[in-house]
Amino acid sequence: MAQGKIKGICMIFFIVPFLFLSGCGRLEDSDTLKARKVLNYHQGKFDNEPVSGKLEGGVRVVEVKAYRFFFEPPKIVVNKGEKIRLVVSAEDVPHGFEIEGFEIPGYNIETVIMPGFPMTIDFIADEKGVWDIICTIYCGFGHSTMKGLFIVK
Ligand SMILES: [Cu+2]
Repeated sequence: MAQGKIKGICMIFFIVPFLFLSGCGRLEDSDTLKARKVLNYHQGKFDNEPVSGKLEGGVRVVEVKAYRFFFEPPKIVVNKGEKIRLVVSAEDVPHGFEIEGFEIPGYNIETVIMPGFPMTIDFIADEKGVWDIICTIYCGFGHSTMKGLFIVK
């Protein structure tokens, strides 16, 4: 009787940790798999995109034109580690320019870009990823739909 009880307790001590370990292991695996899938998706989606602009003295210069209510080109694609110079011009009315969530030291996102006065923005593309480009100055009824993409691959 007592032996049976001890056996039972031993079984619990053996089985419970085993269940815990296998459970956690499975959870970690599915997360890793999911993360890898997302990564592959993004690589597949953007790695073949042609790079924007042209290299001038080691700097990738991209001319960006802001219109009511879109940016041309709609996608800016650069390589990680490159020095970037964006020359943003307002082609009709005053516009603003922001790469949402991508910090550019020394650039104020509230800067008004006036037609005829292009804005030069210099920075280094030091992080891989995809960000939205938005207009920060109200420019009319379609202002909130005025979006572009900034891709560092
Ligand atoms: Cu606008």
